[in-house]
Amino acid sequence: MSEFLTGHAKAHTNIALIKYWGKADSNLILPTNDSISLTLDEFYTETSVKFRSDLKQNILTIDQKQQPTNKLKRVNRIIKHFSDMWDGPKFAEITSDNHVPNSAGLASSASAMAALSGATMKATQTKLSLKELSSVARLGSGSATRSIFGNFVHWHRGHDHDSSYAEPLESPAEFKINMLTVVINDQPKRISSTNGMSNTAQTSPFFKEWTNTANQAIDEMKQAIKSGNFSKIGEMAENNAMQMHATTLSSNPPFTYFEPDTLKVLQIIQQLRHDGIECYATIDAGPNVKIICQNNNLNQIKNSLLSEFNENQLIVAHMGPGIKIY
Ligand code: 2P0
Repeated sequence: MSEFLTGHAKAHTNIALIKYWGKADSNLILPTNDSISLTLDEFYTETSVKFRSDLKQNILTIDQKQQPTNKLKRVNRIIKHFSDMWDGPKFAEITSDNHVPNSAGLASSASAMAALSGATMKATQTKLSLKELSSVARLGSGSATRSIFGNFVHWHRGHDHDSSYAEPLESPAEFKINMLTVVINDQPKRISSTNGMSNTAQTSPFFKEWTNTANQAIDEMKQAIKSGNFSKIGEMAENNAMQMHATTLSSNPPFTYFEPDTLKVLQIIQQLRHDGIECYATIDAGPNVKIICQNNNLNQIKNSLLSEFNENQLIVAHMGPGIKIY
């Protein structure tokens, strides 16, 4: 019996090229705009879920550290979503290991909530398609919706639980892009994504325009991915990231995730482009810059960055696979 109560999953994190920034429904985590991401090979979470009839609440261990029970709201939600559907035990022992370089300063909620959803589905013997699983992962964290699939992924904002899901996007088989992360600060951010996007939606006069512009960019980005148009993908991703960050500066009170070194990297990227080396920036809810680039320019970009940053602040990731459930 016990092997039917245990499930394992491995899910990779993702970086959005068209960002998710704003909720239409904060309970169901329905976003105000569609988003498109790239799943990365370097950063992933491995999670095991074991249901136990002797437990009165879920127990979560992350990277060998047991977590306080008041930090389990989102985890409890995913476990309950599946355990409501069966007659078995209601609570589980969850063990999660994040394989993100120690100093990467990258959020792991996308890979963590995706892996948790996959492992719980397996442990409860629930049969969902990957599309349906992506909707469940969304209940844990919006960006987790996209971590169910590999490579390029589109999250449809939808209007209810079932219609807000992710699906993989096709790109030419030989087309490859890299994300070079410049780690500027590895400390947890002062304003979480959840609070940042909520403050922005409530107070920035530009928020509505951000939402419309991001939604309008989706079809063009899908086309660029389908045809493997690196320049178009990069230009659109950088524009979209800057538009997202413009909404934080125009919030009340204003805030920014940028730090002085964030601008330093942006200037290096602009200079590289001026010199004919193609690369583009994207930035999430933190100061670290992710540089979108191709293999042939990687060394030159790294060399330029090494004038201001250390080798251990530079982490290269490639396109990564979808969730593995076992
Ligand atoms: C994204 N971010 O598309 C955007 C860009 C951060 C900036 O998805 O509240 O941790 O759990 O749904 O998923 C981070 O937001 O927020 C995020 P919740 P989540 O990648």
